[in-house]
Amino acid sequence: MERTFIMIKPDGVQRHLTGEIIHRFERKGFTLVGLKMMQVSRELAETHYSVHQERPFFKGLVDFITSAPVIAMVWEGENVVSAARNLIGQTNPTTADPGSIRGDFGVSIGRNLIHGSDAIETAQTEIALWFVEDELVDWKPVRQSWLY
Ligand code: FUP
Repeated sequence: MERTFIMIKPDGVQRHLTGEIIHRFERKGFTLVGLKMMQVSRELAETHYSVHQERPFFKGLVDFITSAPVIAMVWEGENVVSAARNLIGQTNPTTADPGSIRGDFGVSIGRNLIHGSDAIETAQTEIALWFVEDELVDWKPVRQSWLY
């Protein structure tokens, strides 16, 4: 089963969009297998965004990601990597489709609320960077009397 790394960025947390974002992933049919709130170190932010290290926005991006807590998550499901990118919307919220998270709630490329891995290999790298194995829970649906 495919897994992807999703991070609610500081603006998503500060704007109290955490529940809304998790709700959208749950309703779509994906399964949460890891979640933690954390203050990101500069080293982790720089490693996570290392592909952008030569870009002019790199320092501002790292400053932003380390400025306040984020919610790091791993979601599991069929085609979850690409499906999550659709739920999230295009990088620039100005042009992201309405109905997507960035399209519905974002206004600026530097404050686009959420990160999602862009490919299966990237997802594997990012999950390994942000989580240790025993923080991920491999759970299955139960059939119990209390489930109604
Ligand atoms: P995405 O995969 O949609 O998160 O976008 P990218 O990996 O291309 O960019 C990573 C982050 O860099 C974006 F979420 C926001 C930031 N960014 C800018 O601030 N300015 C830019 O011109 C491009 C990206």
